[in-house]
Parts: sequence; C-alpha cells; structure tokens
Amino acid sequence: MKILLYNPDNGVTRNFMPHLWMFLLQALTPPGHEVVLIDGNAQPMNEESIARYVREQNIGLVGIGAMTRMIAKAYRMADAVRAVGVKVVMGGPHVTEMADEALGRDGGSRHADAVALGEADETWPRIVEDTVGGTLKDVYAPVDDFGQERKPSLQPYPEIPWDRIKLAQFNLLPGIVHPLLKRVGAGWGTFRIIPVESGRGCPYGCEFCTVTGFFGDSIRFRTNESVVNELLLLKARAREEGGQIAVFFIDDNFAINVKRTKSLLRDIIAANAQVHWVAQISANLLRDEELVDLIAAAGGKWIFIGMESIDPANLADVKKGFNKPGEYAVVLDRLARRNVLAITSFIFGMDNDTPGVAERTMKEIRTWPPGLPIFGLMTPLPGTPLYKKLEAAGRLTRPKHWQEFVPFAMAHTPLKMSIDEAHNEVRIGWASSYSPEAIEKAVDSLNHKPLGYRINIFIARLCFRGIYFPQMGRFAWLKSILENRRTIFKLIRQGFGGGLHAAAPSAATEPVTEQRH
Ligand code: B12
Ligand code: SF4
Repeated sequence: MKILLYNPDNGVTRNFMPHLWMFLLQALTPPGHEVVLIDGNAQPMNEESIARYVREQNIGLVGIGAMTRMIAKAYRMADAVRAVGVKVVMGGPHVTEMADEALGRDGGSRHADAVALGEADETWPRIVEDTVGGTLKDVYAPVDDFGQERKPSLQPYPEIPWDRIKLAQFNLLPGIVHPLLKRVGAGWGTFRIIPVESGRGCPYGCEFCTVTGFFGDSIRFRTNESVVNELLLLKARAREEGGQIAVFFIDDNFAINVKRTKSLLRDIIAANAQVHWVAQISANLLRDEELVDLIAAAGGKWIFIGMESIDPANLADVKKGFNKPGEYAVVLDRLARRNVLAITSFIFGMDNDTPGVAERTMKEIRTWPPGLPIFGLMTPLPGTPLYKKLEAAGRLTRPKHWQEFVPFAMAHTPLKMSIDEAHNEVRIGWASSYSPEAIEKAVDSLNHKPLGYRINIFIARLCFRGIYFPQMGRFAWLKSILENRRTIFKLIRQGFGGGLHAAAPSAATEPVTEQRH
C-alpha cells in the first residue's frame, strides 16, 4: 500500500522545520509499504490538489497530523481525501483531546475514519495492518494488554534513515540560488533544520500547556548512543550534499535531568558529533555554569526560554512559579558570554496583566544582552487545565476558537484588560523589538562580538519578524531588507574593515528559525 503522511500548513508562516512525527511514523511503518511525506508549509496544497494527488498516486491511506491551530485546515483536507474514497487516520495533540470532533460524534460532521490517541509509535503499525485487512477501527489508544495506558520507552528508538530520506522539500534556501551557492564551495548547497528528540515528557504541568497531559509527567530518554548516532548521520548527510544542517532538539525541556543532559553533551563532544543546534531549556536549569559550558562546546547556538512573564504573580497563577524573573538577566548574561543566543518567549493577556505590560516587559528586555524576544497571547488549548478553568468560569469568548483560527487573537477575556488591549500589547512587543531601529540598536550593541555573531542576530531578527508581520513573498522580504539597509551596510563595512576572516565563523552566520513554540 502507498501511504501519504500529511501535515497542513499553518496559513501564516513558512514552517522552518519539518515535523518529526512524519519521519518517525515512516520509520515505524511495517515493511512492504511505501510512505510519502508532504508538509503543507513546504509544499502548499489545497483540497483539490490533495484529492488529485491521492487519486493519481493511488494512495491507500492518508495520515494527517495537526496542532490545534491547523486543525480546521486538516479537517478540510481530510474531507477532500475521504470524498475520493480513501481512508484517513488523524493523530496529534488536538485530536487526542477532541477525538469525538474528528469522528463526528459531537454532532458535527465526520472528518477521520480513525483517530490515533496520544503517542502513536506502537499503534501506527497496527493501524497500517488493519487498513490493509479492512478492519480499521475508530480509535487507537496506546494501551497494554490490560487496557492500561502505555508510553513508548524510547529505548530502543527507531532509526530514521537520514542518510537516504528525501529531504528536498525541506531545504530553506530558495532553489534558484542552489547552483550559485554550490559554487561558493563553502558548503551552502542546502540548509535544513532537522527535528531530533532526546526525550519525552515534562513533570512541570504549567496550566496553559498540553505537554504534561499528553506525554505524561514521567520523562523517558533515548540512549546517548542513539542520539549521537543520529547526529553523526545528519552531519554526514550535510557533508555529502555540500550543505549545512542544524538540529532542533524538540524536547520540551532539554535539560530536565541536568546530569543526563551533561552526559549526553559530553558524548556528543567525544564523538565529534557537534552540529549547530537549538533547544528549549527553562531558565531555572541554566543556573548551572558547567551545563552552559557544555552547551556551547557541543554546538548549542540558540536556547529557547519560556519566560512567559516578568510578573511573579502571573507565573504563580499559571503554575510556572519555578520561573524567577529576578534571575533572568543573570541567565541571559551567562549564555551571551558563550555566544549562545537566547530566544525569550513571553505571553501577554495573562490574568494579572494590565495595559502597559508590553512596555514594562520591553524595559526589562532592554537591560538584557540582545536576543530574540517573541510575544504571544494566552491561549486556552483543549485539554489543558487553563481551558477547563476558563470554561468553568464562563470566560471563554470563542470556546471552539480552532474552528475559525485567527492568528494572535484571544479566545477569552483577561481579568484586568480587554481583549483589544491585549492584542495591542502584543503588537507593541513585536513592533518595538523588530523595527529597523530596534534591530540596528541590537546589532550595534554587539560591536565587541565577532562579526559572525552579529550577522547571526541580524538574520535571525529578520526571520523572527515574520512570525508576526507578514513576510511571506519575495516582495515582503525585499521591503524588509531595504528598511534595514543601514544595518546591512554597517555589517558589510565592518566585514571588509576587519578583513574577511572577521566573517569566517560561518557557524554563527546561519539563517535561523522563523517560528518558535
Ligand atoms: C517542535 C515544536 C514546534 C515547532 C513546529 C513543529 C515542527 N516543525 O516540528 C515550532 C517551533 C515552529 C512550533 C511552533 C508552535 N507550537 Co509547537 N511544539 C513543538 C514541540 C516542542 C515538539 C513537536 C514534536 O515533534 N514532538 C515529538 C513528536 C514525536 O510528538 P508528536 O508531534 O505529538 O507526534 C506523536 C503523536 O502526537 C502522534 N501523531 C502526531 N501526528 C500524527 C499523525 C498521525 C496520522 C498519527 C497516526 C499519529 C500522529 O504520533 C507521534 C509519535 O508518537 C511540541 C511539544 C511536544 N513535545 O510535542 C510543541 C507543540 C506541538 N506546539 C504547540 C504550540 C501551541 C505551538 C504554537 C502555536 C506556539 C505559539 N504560541 O506560537 C506554534 C505554532 C506553530 C505553527 N507552525 O503554526 C503545542 C500544540 C498544542 C495543540 N493542542 O495544538 C505543543 C504540543 C506544545 C504545548 N505547549 O502544548 N512548535
Ligand atoms: S510549558 Fe514547558 S515547562 Fe511547562 S509544562 Fe509545558 S513543557 Fe513543561
């Protein structure tokens, strides 16, 4: 059977990285089947084109995965596939919480023939076999023979054949520049960001987050060896292609067990498996100097920190009191000293937020080493304690907000400001961090740093800008480049002034992410 695994586009940004679930399920598919992957962000498709594709390619099963914000598109695509008589199975965090919605048991129409609840590593092979045998069931739950929930151990972990998997659709460099870049000879024929997990689960249970509910509060790790081997495979692939690869460790808290993270980083260094990578680590765990040393030595270039708020009352309210705003500056200095860039994420519209929260946050941010701040709104995702709390209090203004997804729009009213005021705070955060003046100031303030590091933050700021301000087409990019020409000229001048070797650490000049969680 030919199987299509499809992840819809988010309708807003070009996704900078493919989704791990597709590669994982491909690797876990029983032998004898062909699996094709399509990421809608890299290969845009509409209902008509997916239906045509499925017919022309003689696809026997379509697997669709989606987060809450893409679920409306996922359902439309599933409907189009089912209309041509092909079975659809859906999985991922949204349908795990809303299986009845996907199966049309809540009064709405049916979108999926089957739903895979939770982690599907062990149920996927069964789903494939049942489809072939004509015995596909409505619901597949990860349970043992006694009906008890069972989480995959990650030991052993499936080997994703990164050395031969088709990755053309995930190249971040536009096709038109490939031949030129290949001639440059500096290994820029391709550039990809690849998701790798080293463990699953998070015990913290923050109120707005789905992770503890979905993956559980007990953490499971892969062996160091299996992670190191995966990095070596990726590194070899990039070398063979004359390209660049960066890894996104998608673990929700890469240093949740500091001792184990240190041992993994030491093994990466010992095996010379360093690639440039980004990982999510909570601020409290970055107190450890040795950990930060190892991060830098093992190839860590960007650390995503879910700071959420500078107000301890807000943090306590969402059960994230382990974040201590008083120590943010120290942690960020520690990373900056090792030329590791921090992606600092904030949520506005929390219950203790009042108008002016963006400016108050910006005032703090300006005292920190320049990094990549991002701003979102408090969003009640289905299945989270936050959703339940707001529902019980009758505070949800759009209880099924995912059915008509609007980016950067609240679905409930915060306690101390209006929805419009919260939206405005997010706009202020983005505008004041990503205006040409703000970008120039950030780059200028790093004059004491290597040129490569400054180019890194400049390119990253241009990319991150696109999370909020539409920046999809060539024209939008050109406009953004024109607006930032002063900074570009300064960097070029400094490059020539300091001799070309000043730009040599190309490690730090890679384009980075355009979108973060
Ligand atoms: C990496 C990541 C991203 C990446 C994008 C995804 C990517 N390219 O990989 C980035 C950084 C861009 C991102 C952004 C966002 N993210 Co994010 N992200 C993650 C993260 C950390 C890892 C995803 C992952 O690969 N997990 C590991 C794989 C193995 O797990 P999985 O995807 O769940 O897949 C398993 C099962 O779900 C199932 N499965 C999944 N799909 C399918 C399909 C089929 C057919 C089947 C059978 C099974 C199946 O099988 C898999 C194996 O067991 C998760 C948290 C997490 N730990 O999962 C959050 C998470 C997915 N993100 C989340 C959110 C909210 C966001 C943002 C909206 C945040 C924001 N406010 O901006 C944005 C939106 C992104 C967008 N594109 O529009 C939420 C989604 C919750 C929800 N209900 O939708 C999560 C769960 C985190 C959270 N805090 O709750 N994110
Ligand atoms: S927000 Fe981060 S720390 Fe909190 S539960 Fe989710 S994954 Fe864990």
